[in-house]
Amino acid sequence: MSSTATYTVSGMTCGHCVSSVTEEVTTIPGVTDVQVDLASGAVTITSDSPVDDDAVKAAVDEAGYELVR
Ligand SMILES: [Cu+2]
Repeated sequence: MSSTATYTVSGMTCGHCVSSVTEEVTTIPGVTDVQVDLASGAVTITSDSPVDDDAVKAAVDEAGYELVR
């Protein structure tokens, strides 16, 4: 069963930021879909099983942004 989690990322300012975050988060094992809302910074992650918060934080850091929650 797939699960969905929403996080908030700060520092994204344009479409390039969105694609950077999307690209990094997509590399987390089990992730099947990533939706980023630039205006609010909301990142919604759909995955086969619940993703580890630390993995999300690491991916967002890798992209160069900050996970707020
Ligand atoms: Cu940007």
